[in-house]
Amino acid sequence: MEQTWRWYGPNDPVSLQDIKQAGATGIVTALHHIANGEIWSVDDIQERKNLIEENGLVWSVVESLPIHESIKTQQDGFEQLIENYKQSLKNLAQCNIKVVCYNFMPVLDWTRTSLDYEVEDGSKALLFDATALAAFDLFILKRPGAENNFSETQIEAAKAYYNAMSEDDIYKLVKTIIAGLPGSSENYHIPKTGFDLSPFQATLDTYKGMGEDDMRDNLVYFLNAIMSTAEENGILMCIHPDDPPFSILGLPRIMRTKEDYAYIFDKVDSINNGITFCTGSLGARADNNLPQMFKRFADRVHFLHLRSTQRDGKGNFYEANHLEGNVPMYDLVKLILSEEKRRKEAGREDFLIPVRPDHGHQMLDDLHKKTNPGYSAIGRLRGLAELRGLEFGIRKAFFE
Ligand code: DNO
Ligand code: MN
Repeated sequence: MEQTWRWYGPNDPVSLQDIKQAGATGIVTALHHIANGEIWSVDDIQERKNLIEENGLVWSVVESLPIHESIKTQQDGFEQLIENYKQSLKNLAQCNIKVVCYNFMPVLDWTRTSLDYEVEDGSKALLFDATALAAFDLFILKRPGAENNFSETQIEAAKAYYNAMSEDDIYKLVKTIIAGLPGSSENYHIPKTGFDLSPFQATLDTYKGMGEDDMRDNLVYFLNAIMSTAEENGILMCIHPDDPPFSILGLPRIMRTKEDYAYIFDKVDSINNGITFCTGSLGARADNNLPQMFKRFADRVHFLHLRSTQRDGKGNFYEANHLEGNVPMYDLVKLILSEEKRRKEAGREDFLIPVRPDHGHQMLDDLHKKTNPGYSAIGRLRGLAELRGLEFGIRKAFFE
């Protein structure tokens, strides 16, 4: 496992030197200042790369080269946007950066309903509460047709939840859901008073009439359009699962299960069409058997996000410590090491898969600091250290 760390660039409160001390060798980053849809120039890429290398690290993975909404919906200008995307891929390859993570989630990137859920040790975790999301959808956003997406019981629960909310609770929830979590390319500004959700609803409306099949077709169209560029330039594309891996706000979400991955791998059968295996996202569904999924798609796994989720059986989950919760991390690390062994034996030089601790709790000193939700230093340091220890033990026991 190549130990990597997500860095949000020069404004990240966690510095490259901090990352070095955490023991990571690879950096996962993106040019967040370039608007979604614009070309990443060689100069811009090289400048960021130099900064990373001056600090004794390497830029291992791009996360994310974002997909413009118009590509997902195939609206105005999408062909040009795909051309721009291809040019960015070529420019990255020219700078020798060859692993590219992206996602195909409509409107919102990853979504939570609380950023400060206190777990028993006093640290804070990210939480997804289905009732809170329903309360937002039905009673705050008042999305037309929302009631069709919920059962009577869910609507009743959401109503009770909403009725118990203060103005502050409402503001906080709205902000958490739509202001954009770190790494999201679409952000909606939410003023403290008198916020207006109509621009957000207008974006949701651009998906009107689009079902899962349409969304899948548009993803396959995009992949077919870019795959020869990826192949010719040795770029490994890796799609991050939808997080959470089920439909929200009536939107079509299509990267949730093994069937979803099998479908796109079948339609676009290139090894460059790969997966960001995010155990926390996929693990939010009880019907995702992670070891089984990893085994099935092992050769397509070009990047890994390791973290755990604790489900409650009612559609809610929080982000558990890396070796706790529902994700069988021991089994997965063993499988990852087997896959690396296979690659090595097949003569591949780049047999190590980049892995990053995907999120961590806000804990210790970080509780008193301004941090990027999920991306504070100490929680991820703990996650990385635990994963490194697990790898060390498994390696000693089975691979030496
Ligand atoms: C969720 C996280 C997210 C993800 C973004 C970008 O599992 O890994 O931060 O990286 O959606 O793809
Ligand atoms: Mn992830």
